[in-house]
Amino acid sequence: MSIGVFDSGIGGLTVLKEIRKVLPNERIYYLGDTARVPYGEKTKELIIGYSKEIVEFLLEKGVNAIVVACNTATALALKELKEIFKVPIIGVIEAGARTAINTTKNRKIGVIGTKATIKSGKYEEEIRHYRIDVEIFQKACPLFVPAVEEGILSGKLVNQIIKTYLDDFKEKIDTLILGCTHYPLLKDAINKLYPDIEIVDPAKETALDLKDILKKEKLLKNDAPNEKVKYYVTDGKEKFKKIGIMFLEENIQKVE
Ligand code: DGN
Repeated sequence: MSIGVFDSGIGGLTVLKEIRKVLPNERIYYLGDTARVPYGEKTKELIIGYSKEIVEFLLEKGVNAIVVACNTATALALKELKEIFKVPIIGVIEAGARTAINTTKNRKIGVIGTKATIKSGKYEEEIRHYRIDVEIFQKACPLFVPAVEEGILSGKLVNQIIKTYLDDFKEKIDTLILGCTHYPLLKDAINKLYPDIEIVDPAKETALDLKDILKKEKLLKNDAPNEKVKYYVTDGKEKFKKIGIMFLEENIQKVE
């Protein structure tokens, strides 16, 4: 039994990290589409096409379930992937929306992500599945991704960027969804600036949902302690290894 996890690049490692915590004994294949990143400004058709190719690649490796560890691909392609492929496929948005609903007290939720994720309105759709009487404030924060990839996670520059995007949220929301896989690396910086806002990282709940699904489908193996992850990228192995440590908080030995 094995799990396929994919992202437009490196950000999905924040989701992989959480999956490894709850499922340390499952074989995982991770694909980062580093040649075609970023997905955040691409069209729906293109993102569906890329995602289909990646799922086919992972299925060839023999995976029994797929995690779309990318908010943009979840927003734009998850529905189509589920229609095409038979294996269980989960994204990150549903879990994030559910966690935010369970967290908010004033029913005012902020959502940040790539331009494509925000434009898709998927978070809003999922949040309203749970509750209709919620105010939702959304914003794309395109400068967060390059800041994270440059390792600028604290200090004046990143604080200025965060404030530029989020200052007008601070009087409104009590809960903020990090709707992009890079953003958990800015969680501490955001938290310092806005200590009263609860921050939701969809990765944790997604990992727990995955475990539940695998249990239900009787796909859990649990007999290979600390199975190693196999990493694949479509370009830039060395950069992936170098930056990957920051996202995963452990070394990546081999990338194919
Ligand atoms: N992984 C993407 C996401 O979660 O939306 C962000 C990276 C990107 O493609 N810009």
